Amino acid sequence: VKPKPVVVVTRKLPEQIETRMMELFDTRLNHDDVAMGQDKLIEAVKTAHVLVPTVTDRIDAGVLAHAGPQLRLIANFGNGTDHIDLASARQRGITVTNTPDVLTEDTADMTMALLLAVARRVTEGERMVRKGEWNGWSPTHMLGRRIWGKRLGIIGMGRIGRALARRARGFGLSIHYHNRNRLHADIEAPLEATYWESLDQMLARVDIVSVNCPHTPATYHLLSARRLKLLKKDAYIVNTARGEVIDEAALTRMLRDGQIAGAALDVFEHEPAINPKLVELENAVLLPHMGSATLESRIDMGEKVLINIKTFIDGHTPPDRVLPF
Ligand code: 8YV
Repeated sequence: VKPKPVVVVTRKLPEQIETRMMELFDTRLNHDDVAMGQDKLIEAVKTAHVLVPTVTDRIDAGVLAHAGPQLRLIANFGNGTDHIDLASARQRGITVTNTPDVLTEDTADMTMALLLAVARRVTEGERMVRKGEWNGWSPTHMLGRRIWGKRLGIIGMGRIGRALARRARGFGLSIHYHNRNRLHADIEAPLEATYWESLDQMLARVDIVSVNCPHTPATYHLLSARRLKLLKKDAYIVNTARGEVIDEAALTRMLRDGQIAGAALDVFEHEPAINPKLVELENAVLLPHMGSATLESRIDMGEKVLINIKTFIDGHTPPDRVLPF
């Protein structure tokens, strides 16, 4: 019998996924559930046939330089692969897979939750009640802004952007989007979405901006200090994608100075570290990267990882191949 491939899983996964992994492969689990760090990752790639990382693992050129020739697959537990140096992986002929689709709807739900939370001051009100600072109802107390009838500008109209558009239409928002390419008419028409080739022009005209694009060299600080200044003073920003897409320091300054109404952020430039000035601001809603954090998504993501590994080991093309393109 052929020996089972060595699969190194960097973080704790849902129990049934880990059990199945153990049955199918020579699986090495990380029971601590703390990020492994570069030294342990280097050790892992020396012996693993398959590595299963998450967003908290930096699989950079330095780590991959230690990869033994047996490492053939990186089966990422998650959709975004910006924490993996794809150029280095490609040079070494390593296949990379991810877990798209299964987290789309949950992440779009969380984006709506954040959008509502920031515009209607949900977390701010909750903090007030808990602190015992609520002195009774008043007609002018805790006024947020209506979202109905407003313009939502979506940056990145992939799966999650489109799932957000469908939801937002139900809340009475009109949909605007900027994307590398305009959507095919068959996809765009049912969303009743207006395409803006110029991001700058879109930013100046929308009331709420949602970031739904991946982090790539082309999208790093896409919302730069200059672009953030194009937004209306009463605009809101929501980010459930990647912190690096926004210049967080510039955004923090603008929130503090009232140059923008509010921001709801699930992701940060240097997470889990958060700019301490951001934490002080009442007009910022801050979550710890929870966009896809449902039990169902995590199990589905794990199943995708299992299928990608199994297909690859059996000599076929895994369904969610990111590399080779
Ligand atoms: C995960 C995500 O929480 O899939 C992604 O890109 O950001 C989240 O769904 C995390 O990245 C899993 O590694």
